[in-house]
Amino acid sequence: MRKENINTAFLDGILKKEYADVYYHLGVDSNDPILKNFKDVKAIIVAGSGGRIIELAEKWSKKRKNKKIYALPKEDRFIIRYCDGVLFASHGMGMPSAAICVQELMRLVYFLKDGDPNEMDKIFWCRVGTSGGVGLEGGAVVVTTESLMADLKPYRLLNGNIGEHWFNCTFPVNIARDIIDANKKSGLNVVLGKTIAANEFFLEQFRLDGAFHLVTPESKIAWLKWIHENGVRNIEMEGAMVAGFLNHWGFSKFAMICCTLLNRLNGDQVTATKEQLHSYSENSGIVLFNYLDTILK
Ligand code: R2B
Ligand code: URA
Repeated sequence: MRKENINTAFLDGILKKEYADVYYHLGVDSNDPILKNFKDVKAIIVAGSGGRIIELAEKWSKKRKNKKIYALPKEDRFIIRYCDGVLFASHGMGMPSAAICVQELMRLVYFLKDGDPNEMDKIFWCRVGTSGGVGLEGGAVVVTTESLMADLKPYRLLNGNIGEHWFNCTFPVNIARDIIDANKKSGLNVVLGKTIAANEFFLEQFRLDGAFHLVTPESKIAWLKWIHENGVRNIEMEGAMVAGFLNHWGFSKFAMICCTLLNRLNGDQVTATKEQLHSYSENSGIVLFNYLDTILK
């Protein structure tokens, strides 16, 4: 872990009980007794939609002899569930929303693990989600090796009036490979690849079906071909921030597993049926659980 990047000036006061930490968007504070049940957390799974989180937590509980599912009561921003060592959290759509969720989860981890870097680093983090495939048809699953912005450069944010802060957006390749290995017999099309994290579903994914667009059919295809030639296999909206923030604290175990809903080389609209979309989403869940089975006995 990179202690120099952890805001210990604030977070250590909570461990010393000088004040509580209010995880405002998660809807809980560090004095809440419910958090005593979360102390043994070994994996944190994040996904965009609240419904998906409820479904994943229920599936996990079933796999684990119907172990109790704890729910945080505030559900207007993010949906949070905890069951048998795994914390599930929804993060909404896009990096501005997901960054708030990840920041509060990192603070929560510091509190739950008493700021112990060895204990914190044992946690496996994973975003499981949906994406547009680049050269992959709907139903494939991409395990990300690196996530980049639409210009193939890493995630960066304005840093006050100093300039930009650039993040390291690589995913630990040993974990990505282990996920592939754990799914060798799944029968699913699971591939390693780079992922674009776009700031918008239409404009920064170069779609022609938005309320308006800033591209031409030619410039759109040229962009898709350019990212494909550079190893990109899918496009979503959060991965670069997730990797950037987790690398900033120095976590060593994290991943992103996304199913594809369509092949962007063939179009922009998501035309799959409700049943197809559900089964595509299921695929990323299967890939995640096959890996969790290998690390959480
Ligand atoms: C994938 O799907 C969502 C947009 O439909 C977004 O949250 C993402 O990353
Ligand atoms: N999510 C995205 O961000 N893009 C897609 O094309 C599909 C799902």
